[in-house]
Amino acid sequence: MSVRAVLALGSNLGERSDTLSLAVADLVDTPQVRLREVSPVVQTKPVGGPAGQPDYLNMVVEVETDLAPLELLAHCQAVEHKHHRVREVRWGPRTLDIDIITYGDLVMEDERLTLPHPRAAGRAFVLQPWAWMDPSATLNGVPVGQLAAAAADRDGLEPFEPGD
Ligand code: A4P
Ligand code: MG
Repeated sequence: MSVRAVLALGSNLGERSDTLSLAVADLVDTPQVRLREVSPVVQTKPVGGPAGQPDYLNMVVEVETDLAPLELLAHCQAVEHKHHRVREVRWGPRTLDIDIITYGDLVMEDERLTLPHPRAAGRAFVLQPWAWMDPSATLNGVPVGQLAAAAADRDGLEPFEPGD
């Protein structure tokens, strides 16, 4: 059985744009994860974490997967590791962060995985690229474009053009 999942990617260290492109390629470099949709890339002001960290590039993708939820999490973490993600400070700068935003309609709360992602509904850096990718998408029954417009960080977001 295959399921559609939305993944959010973020990077605010190193060659951010290249890292996101390579990470998307790595995520779908297995027959069990197939790319369906890719959002535009946005440049965003950091939300939370230590002061003075660099701006992020963020994007979302929709995949179709045969992996179970925890298998998909392990797969995302393996791609993070490949791109030298080092966990030091929570919400601190990172070369690559990959979160699972939704996994079909699944609702789950496990110490390793909460679905839908518990903070996504308030984050324009996830919601706005998602709304551009899929204008019909909803999260917890609410259109993601509507959630994006209400998110506290909505003004810290701008489209990113490679070469910027
Ligand atoms: N985990 C639980 N649920 C999930 C899920 N749905 N997807 C667990 C992915 N992971 C999930 O994550 C910590 C633990 O969350 C994992 O071990 C996993 O079992 P992490 O990636 O190790 O650490 P983190 O990302 O530093 O913490 P956290 O709490 O995931 O941070 P957030 O909430 O993801 O926030 N500002 C901008 N502009 N752009 C960003 O991308 N990202 C963050 C990170 C903060 N501010 C940002 C951005
Ligand atoms: Mg994370």
